[in-house]
Amino acid sequence: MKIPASLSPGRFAAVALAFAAVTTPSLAQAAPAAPADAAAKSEARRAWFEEARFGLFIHWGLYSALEGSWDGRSMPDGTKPNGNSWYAEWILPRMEVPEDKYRAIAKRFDPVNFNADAFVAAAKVSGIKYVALTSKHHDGFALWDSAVSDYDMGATPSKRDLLGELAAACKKHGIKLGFYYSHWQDWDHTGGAKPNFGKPWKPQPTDAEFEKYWKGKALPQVAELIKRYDPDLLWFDTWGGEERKQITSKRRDELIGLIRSLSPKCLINGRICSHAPGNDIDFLEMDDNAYPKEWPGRPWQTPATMQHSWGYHATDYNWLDAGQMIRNLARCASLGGNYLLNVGPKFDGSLPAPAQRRFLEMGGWMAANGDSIRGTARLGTAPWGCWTRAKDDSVRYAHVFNWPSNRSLPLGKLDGKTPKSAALLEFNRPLELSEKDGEWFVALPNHAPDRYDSVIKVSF
Ligand code: FHN
Repeated sequence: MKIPASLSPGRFAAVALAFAAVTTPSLAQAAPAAPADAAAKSEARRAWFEEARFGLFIHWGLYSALEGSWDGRSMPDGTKPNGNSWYAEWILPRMEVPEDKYRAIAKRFDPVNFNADAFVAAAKVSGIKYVALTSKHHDGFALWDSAVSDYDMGATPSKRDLLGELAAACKKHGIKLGFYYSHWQDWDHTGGAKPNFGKPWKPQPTDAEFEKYWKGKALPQVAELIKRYDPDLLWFDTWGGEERKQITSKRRDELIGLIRSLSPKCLINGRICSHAPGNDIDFLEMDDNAYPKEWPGRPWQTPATMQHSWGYHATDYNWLDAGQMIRNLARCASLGGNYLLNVGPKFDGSLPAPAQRRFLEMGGWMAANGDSIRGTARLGTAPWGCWTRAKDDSVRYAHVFNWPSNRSLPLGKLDGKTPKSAALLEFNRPLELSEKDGEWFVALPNHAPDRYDSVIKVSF
């Protein structure tokens, strides 16, 4: 529903933030330390995030109806100039779906099988502590009834307040609420950025057009999200510095200022401006499925897929198994980062069965080994896997991916600390410790008790 007068762009005065911009690629996104005040505020705001380590990304929108296929052809489709991608949420431009046909999907959006409570409960089993749902992806469709656009939930037969339902379910289950919002790419609005394809699909907006979109749609919609749903996190999306022309440091700060003025608690990710995230974001966001080799110097997160696609893709059978995800989660924690694992619900709102199974499998591992992930601090990698530790360093967790054939796990010098005991975390069975020339070793059973990540708790 569009009510243009109610949210005039002028109301969203920018709070100018004079932090220096840093021009580094999105993967590195390194920036100088934030000014003390901003840094302290961010630290307090993001305490839950750093404790959580594990969240759920949800890509759900009109694209979910097409399930990665159009006109009898499935993505990736090499016969289309831009069709060579698994990303089903990109089906509109990549498979050249006629826009009127794509927009018409809204007229049949009636997610009768979306039960927010059951959805959140099913996901929570895995051990996730927060969610981030695509409130608006690049196609421009708002998953709620927006006052500044008619291309929204209000134009669907169901008219349900999906975001409100999710917010209520999250509250009930003690899960933090986040929304993805595509602030840069908007393929529906003339002023939104368009795909940077070799063969252009639509022209890029002029700066004046982008400004119109920015003031008339992007900023007001972000304000709506905060005022209506009070999210704990907003997830913005740019990549590779491609956003440079439209998402300038000035616009970045304008958006950050708006959010900070409306919500003291809301976290902001670094992809708000990949080439220059600045100092007032709360954490860095890595590229898709990309893992840093060392701590990037700030809190961080990797957004990761279960398959190749983010949006539901019926014939993308490239599912990771739960064990690979468990290792990814442990690797993130070992370098002080979070793992944001994606699920693409079906158009009707139900969870794909392979995702449900993976939630259960990850949850089984987390039930036994969650202490080695949640609330931990980074300790880095090891030749056999990686390390996490309790914040006070009273306990260290060895995540063993590669079980030594000689049944002796070299722990190294442990920073000169003397361990009191070692045990298999899941079984609470003591293991023998020994020391030679200042290096510590744990005697292991013959076989790894966990095929992917056997955790050994070393106490001091
Ligand atoms: O283009 C999007 C993509 O569809 C998806 O939303 C991912 C999630 O990280 N972000 C962009 C690509 O990096």
